[in-house]
Amino acid sequence: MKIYFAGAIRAGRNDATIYEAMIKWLQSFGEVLTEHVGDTALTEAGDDGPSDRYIHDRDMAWLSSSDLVVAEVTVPSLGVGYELGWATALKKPVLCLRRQMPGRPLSAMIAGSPGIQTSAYFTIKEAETIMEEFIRKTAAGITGSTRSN
Ligand code: 6IA
Repeated sequence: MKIYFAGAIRAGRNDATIYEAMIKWLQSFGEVLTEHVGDTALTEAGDDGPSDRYIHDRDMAWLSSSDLVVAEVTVPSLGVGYELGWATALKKPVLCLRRQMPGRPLSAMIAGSPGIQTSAYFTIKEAETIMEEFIRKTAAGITGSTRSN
């Protein structure tokens, strides 16, 4: 199973250790194509590597080849929003995980998308339970527009 994990990079790396933990956990279910998103050494400057065009094209190729998408969306990111738009257009099963932020509701374009399951969590353990259920549903071919938040 190929998993595309999305999380903020230039939008801010406050949650990098959470992405890292989620990616490590997801790697027991399949190949995480975007392991670098959880690299805690990667800063939000994030421009000391390949060109933006290279990053975009490589990430889009990975997204197209993935079996499912998991995004951590607590830190709002243009890049993650772009990936989520494409993922739904490509009809990929998509799970968005977020922690409740008082006064900062999730974008209606994500929370209201029928192609995205949005779930709130408090602890990594809870996030793991949600991801496991989502992966099992996906494997059984029964994901849809379920939401819990
Ligand atoms: O707008 P953002 O930068 O927060 O967008 C983050 C999302 O876009 C992530 O889910 C990634 O999949 C993708 N993305 C954005 N920037 C990069 C990137 N930067 N490398 C890979 N994927 C990216 C360069 C890092 C490199 C120099 C080590």
